[in-house]
Amino acid sequence: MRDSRITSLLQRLGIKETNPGATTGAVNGWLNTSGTPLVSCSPIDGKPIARVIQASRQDYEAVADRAVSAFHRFKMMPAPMRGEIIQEIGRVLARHKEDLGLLITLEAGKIISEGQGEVQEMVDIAGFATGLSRQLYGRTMHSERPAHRMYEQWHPLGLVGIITAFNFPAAVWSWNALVSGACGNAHLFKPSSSTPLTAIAIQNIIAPVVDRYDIDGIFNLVIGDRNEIGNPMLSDPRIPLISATGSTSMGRHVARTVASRLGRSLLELGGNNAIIIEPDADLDMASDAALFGAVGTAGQRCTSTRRIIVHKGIKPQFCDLLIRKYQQITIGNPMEEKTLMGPLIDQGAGTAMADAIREALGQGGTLLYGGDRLTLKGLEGGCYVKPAIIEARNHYPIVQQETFAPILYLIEYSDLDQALVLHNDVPQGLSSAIFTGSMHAQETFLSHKGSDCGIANVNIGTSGAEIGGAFGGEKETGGGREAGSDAWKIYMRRQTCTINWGRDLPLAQGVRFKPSADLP
Ligand code: UN1
Repeated sequence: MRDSRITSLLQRLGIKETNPGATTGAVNGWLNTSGTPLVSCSPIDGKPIARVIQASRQDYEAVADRAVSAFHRFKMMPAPMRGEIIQEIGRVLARHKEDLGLLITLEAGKIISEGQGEVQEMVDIAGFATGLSRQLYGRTMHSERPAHRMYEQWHPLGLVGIITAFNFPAAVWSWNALVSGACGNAHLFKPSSSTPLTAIAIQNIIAPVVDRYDIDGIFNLVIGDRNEIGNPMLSDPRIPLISATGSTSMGRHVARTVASRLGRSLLELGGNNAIIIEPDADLDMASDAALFGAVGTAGQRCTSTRRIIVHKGIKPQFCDLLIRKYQQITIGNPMEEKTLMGPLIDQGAGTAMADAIREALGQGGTLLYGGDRLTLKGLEGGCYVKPAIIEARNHYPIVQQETFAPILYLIEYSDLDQALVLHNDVPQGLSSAIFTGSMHAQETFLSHKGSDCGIANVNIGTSGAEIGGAFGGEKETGGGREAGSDAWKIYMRRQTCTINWGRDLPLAQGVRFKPSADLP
């Protein structure tokens, strides 16, 4: 049994004991789904929150058909008008910030402040996408031919598939759907099976806006497993773009399947993010950043700090400071304000963490702090751990991998060039940081010989990016970019237009192609 606070939270968000797992977005857009039931359990105590009847293959077909016809209407709406709708969506999300944030805490196990922050990220991207709806700029070019004009324009793409992970069950949907919505597309959202209720709540929150603007079929949800929903989406020629967030192995499967039908994919996969700490760094700031980066969200962000590359001269001092800060972390029920670290998503994540620690020690690492499982009274069904710090070498096979847990590897270096080599010597390339007071070190880190990641920060940790920049990474992180800057371009198709307003037909490159005049 749930306490009354949770019962009324679920009620306010329109979540019942059993919920259909597919909607075309309107208040009455919910389908009578016929797939297998899925129980969403809270990682806080392992207890069930509510049930979802997942979408079957037929349900998927019904939603996708509806989305295609909705797209053909929506694409004809002027972009600034679409922006107005996104603005309204931002407003309703802001109004439900507290409730939706709490549901994220309940279903994903994030602490309250991070759950609220995630909804703020949605509100922020809605504002960005609203402005963007008036700025889908194309260029004009000077034609090489007389009396010709050339320009490029951007058209909506069609149906966009959005496959997301449990750790940002709401914000990642919004980065995609709200920016892509301003671009004029329709969306099929397939959330992680660990966080279906958050997805249902989002649909309920935006449904009145969908009704008011008569855009049923633009923001669709289909909850289902890989076989029923995931794979059919990847192979569906009606979906020109699949945006997927998750592990590198999942991304490989997505990339291969989508590429085989020459579709586009936008991948946001594993990270192995490091902070370089130079001898002149402000150690208090650097250790705060390491703490938030490695322990925040229980180490379950793709931007989480996984490696600290610290100068050997300051290593003992930095280590002491960091361990003292780790000791002050309150681990427990994320619903309580004082908690800074909640549970891992499930028991499997706990096993993966224990395995990784064992491997690290087997490969030569030294455990400096934590790593044990905690049994918390009343929360025995949740997976709580003490975050771990392990002294390691960068080349250990386990250090080369992303383990989605709060394990921080401490690696020492003796000069900046060596630090940069170590930094880049992993298969992933999402986020990176340096702490230094030196302009030389900072600029070297940001130069071509520096960080090879999609995100590079100076005197800021690796996680917690703002929405205004393009978010994503290189190498095995998959190369995709979402959210701000010009990330919108992936959701549109570019068209180069050339207009001849003269009375002749000159060919490009000076080619002549005319029968000679004296032919009969
Ligand atoms: C993710 O972990 O998938 O930069 C996204 C950050 C957040 C987004 C993380 N704004 O940490």
